[in-house]
Amino acid sequence: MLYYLRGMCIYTCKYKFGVDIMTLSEEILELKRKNNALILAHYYQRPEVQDIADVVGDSYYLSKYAFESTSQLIIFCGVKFMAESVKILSPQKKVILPVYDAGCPMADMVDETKLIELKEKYKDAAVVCYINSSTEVKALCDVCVTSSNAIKIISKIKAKNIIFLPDKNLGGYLQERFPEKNFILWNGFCVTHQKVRVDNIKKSKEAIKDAQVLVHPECEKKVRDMADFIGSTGEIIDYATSSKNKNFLIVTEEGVLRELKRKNPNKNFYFPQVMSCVNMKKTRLEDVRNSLINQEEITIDEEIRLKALSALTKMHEMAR
Ligand code: CIZ
Ligand code: SF4
Repeated sequence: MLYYLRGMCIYTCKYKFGVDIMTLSEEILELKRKNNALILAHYYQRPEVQDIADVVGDSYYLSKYAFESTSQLIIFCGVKFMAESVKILSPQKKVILPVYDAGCPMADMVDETKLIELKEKYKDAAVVCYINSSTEVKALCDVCVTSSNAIKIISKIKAKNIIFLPDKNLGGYLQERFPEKNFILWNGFCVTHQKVRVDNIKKSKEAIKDAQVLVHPECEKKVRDMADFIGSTGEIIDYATSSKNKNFLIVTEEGVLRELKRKNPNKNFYFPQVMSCVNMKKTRLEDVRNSLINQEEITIDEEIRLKALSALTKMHEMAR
């Protein structure tokens, strides 16, 4: 009897849940059409949010897409620095972040006063920030990078000394790739990627011996050292798609699974450890719907925007 009741309960919840999602998605698509909006979603967003988006991608691709699009209303399902990057590049467009407090703890690890001191100390250094930085920090830097274009951009920088922030792991990876450079690293990290344990990867490798290990550079060196391939979200998806291998251990945020499965329905993807970014998962379909109704847009002080624009424009030029 108990089993029966529990079964009923699960069935009812599932049924109800399914109906709610359908109705909300339809409502969002209707509002999107009426407002001529463009919905962008990062690979780390909830699958149902990725499903209703016009475009799914990484921060670099999405900011480029928003800049080139003719749409004047952009709903960015991601975190604050991503939506702000779009607004910096396209100030005439209305850019909306559906959940206003969806931030990035790594971006918040930079203290602007300390950065100014560091710049004073290493006057000849190029100042490079990961796109996971606030607009105020971007305004203090020479150029931005993302995990998908960092190698290309660093290879074009002439200075030997490079102040790199906030991610010490991506910075450490770049130092390994460019031993002739001297990286001065900030002590920042991604809370989601930092907690990956080598033991968990080892156990998964023992269970699925032929699996290839695909790792994001935001992971620590000891984790990166276990990788068959190190790359950004987009690069991990491309690598798995073009590989002849069938089994993969994915060491980045779990949201990438939707795109990996969509492109590779016959391949198997395993996560040695649950990796879920709390901030990326804040955006629900309800928030997307409400943002299309309320249209509370992002605003940035014009003086800071222009300074941050220089670092972002340089990134787009150098990544070509
Ligand atoms: O640049 C991005 O979108 C981030 C944060 C991760 C990645 O590797 O794509
Ligand atoms: Fe920030 Fe990490 Fe979340 Fe990306 S996954 S938004 S770096 S906390």
